[in-house]
Amino acid sequence: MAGRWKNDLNWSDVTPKSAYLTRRQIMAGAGAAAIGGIAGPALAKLGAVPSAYSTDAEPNSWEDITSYNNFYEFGTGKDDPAKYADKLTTDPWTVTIDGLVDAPGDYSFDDIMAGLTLEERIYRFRCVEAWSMVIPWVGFELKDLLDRVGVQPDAKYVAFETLVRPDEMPGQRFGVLDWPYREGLRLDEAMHPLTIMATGLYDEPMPNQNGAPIRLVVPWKYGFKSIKSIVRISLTAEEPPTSWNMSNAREYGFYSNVNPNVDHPRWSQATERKVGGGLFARRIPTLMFNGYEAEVASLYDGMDLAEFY
Ligand SMILES: Nc1nc2c(c(=O)[nH]1)N[C@H]1C(S)=C(S)[C@@H](COP(=O)(O)O)O[C@H]1N2
Ligand SMILES: [Mo]
Repeated sequence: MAGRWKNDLNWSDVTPKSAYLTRRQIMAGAGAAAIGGIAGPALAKLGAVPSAYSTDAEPNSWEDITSYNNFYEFGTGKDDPAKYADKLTTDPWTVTIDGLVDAPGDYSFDDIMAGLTLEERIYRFRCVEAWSMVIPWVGFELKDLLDRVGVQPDAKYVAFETLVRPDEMPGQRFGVLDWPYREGLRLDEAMHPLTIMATGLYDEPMPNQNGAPIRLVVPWKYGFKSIKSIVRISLTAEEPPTSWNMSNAREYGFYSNVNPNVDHPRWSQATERKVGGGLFARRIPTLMFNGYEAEVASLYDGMDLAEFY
């Protein structure tokens, strides 16, 4: 399924869903179906329930979202992830959760998903490169996972890592970034209800090029904070090093909140191009905190947003 256009005819179209859905997909679908009171057809989808946190902006198409990507482990071209990410093995998948937690360990994807209700979160998504999309993610709040493993009082930050597997990720043979891809959040940002772990989009399992099987989505920050294909989550006392900040601290800060008033050193952040709008589409204004100001501005009370970019 990954790396395929949704509207192409492929083998999944001629195979009963039950014959190719993995056990974890069936479990997730069945759980949501029980809640929604829907039988059979829900198996075809993840069965995510709607959320009040969704925007009513028009979502981008499946094709836009799965063909125009940044995932440097597969190359730096926007079409490289769609071309090469189908080689990534995402089942089995293990996420190591360690550091300042009560229950550190290696958790399988199935362990993490057990008992969760998946929500649909239709979020604005704004890349630091000044393009944007609206994406109907499927996932759950990161807070739910952190609460389950028990965050210890000394923890102040959450660090994330993507896998390193150059055999399957051709971009990792090049030193464009210092692998693994690393990201981090302050603990209060990680615990915010808008911060999700996404495991799908358009009610389908996450395509590999979008960060299968599990990735972070922080909708008020520039897209590079939303790290893909996560294999490690560490609770720390100190601010963790992050890939883009390590590679160019002047251009990419730890916070990287979307802010139309603070330009990137090489371009304006005042407007953005919504992907899929065609050649003559007008640029649209970029919103403070990507439109999530009412929800998140208080996290940064007393901070100079130009200094902590
Ligand atoms: N591991 C990893 N995560 C990553 C990236 C990456 O190169 N590697 N790119 C980031 C950037 S710059 C953006 S804009 C988003 C793109 O997500 P999308 O392709 O699902 O739209 O993923 C982010 N997460
Ligand atoms: Mo980005």
